[in-house]
Amino acid sequence: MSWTDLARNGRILVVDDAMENIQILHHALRDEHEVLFALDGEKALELALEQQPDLILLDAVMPGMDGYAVCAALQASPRLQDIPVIFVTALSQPEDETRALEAGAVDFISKPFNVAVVRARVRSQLTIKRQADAMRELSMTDGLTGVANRRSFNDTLDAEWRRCARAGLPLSVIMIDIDHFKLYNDHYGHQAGDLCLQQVSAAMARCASRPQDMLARYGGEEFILLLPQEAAEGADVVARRILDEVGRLAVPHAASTTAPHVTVSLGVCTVMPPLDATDANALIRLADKQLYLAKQGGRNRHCT
Ligand code: GH3
Ligand code: MG
Ligand code: MG
Ligand code: MG
Repeated sequence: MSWTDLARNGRILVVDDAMENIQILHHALRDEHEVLFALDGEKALELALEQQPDLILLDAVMPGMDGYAVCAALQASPRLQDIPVIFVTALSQPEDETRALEAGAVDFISKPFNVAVVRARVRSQLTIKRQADAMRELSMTDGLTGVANRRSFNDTLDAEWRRCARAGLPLSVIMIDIDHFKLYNDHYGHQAGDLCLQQVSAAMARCASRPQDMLARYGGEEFILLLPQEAAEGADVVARRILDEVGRLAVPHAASTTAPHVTVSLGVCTVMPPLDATDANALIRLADKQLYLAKQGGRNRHCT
């Protein structure tokens, strides 16, 4: 993506209690961006959650929730806190600007403004936002397989653990390890091994389709699948699906002592947090134990 692309085609939410102000900004930005608008703070938060804009242009003085309150609410919401906010306001005192920046705004534009300057500032914030998004994405992704990495898995696991504990819902994990992968590398070479990791992880990703499910690369040839709100029966179904789907890849493994093609072993564990496991790490240890049993039992199988 080029620098110009980064700075254009954003989804911008304009929040102002005066329709004419919205129209001026809409007119200034519509050639380069998609422009949404809200006439009050509550609507703005609703729309932001629903539409996930790239940037918010926010009026300060509004009846009801003012711009500072909107800013505070955005900061408090995990799903909204990364959306940059530019204040666009008739206020112009240094203390107004300071207060806006302290509330979490990234920029402050006083009215009357110059349209070209507003466009340029919007572009520059969009570029920063998109670079930050790309960095975050990279920092959470495994470079080889494109699935989540262990760090991002651990973050999600902690959050889902707390969520399921609060809601009294089950939490399942499946620990997955490729069978005889050292022999695979020895026989076919490391590059073929990498390709195999990509194929196997893509096959496994197809097996967990709910939006809250998360597949991650846990270590070298070890993966983990998080299934929030999934009871033991459901986790069992997913585990069988993974065995099927990896089997259907039929990646030849001439050096394996247990099957002519690449297979995986799985350890499945379901708990009701925090009742039958003290913390998320205990859940992982339990799944790991089951994985060990699956290996002991002959591989290419799951243990629950
Ligand atoms: P088991 O069935 O008991 O799991 O045996 P295994 O050979 O799969 O297990 P072991 O832990 O002995 O070997 C894991 C191998 O995975 C060794 C390592 O070289 C390989 N590996 C780990 N990460 C990568 C990677 O990124 N690319 C490739 N090609 N190989 C990797
Ligand atoms: Mg106003
Ligand atoms: Mg292995
Ligand atoms: Mg291993």
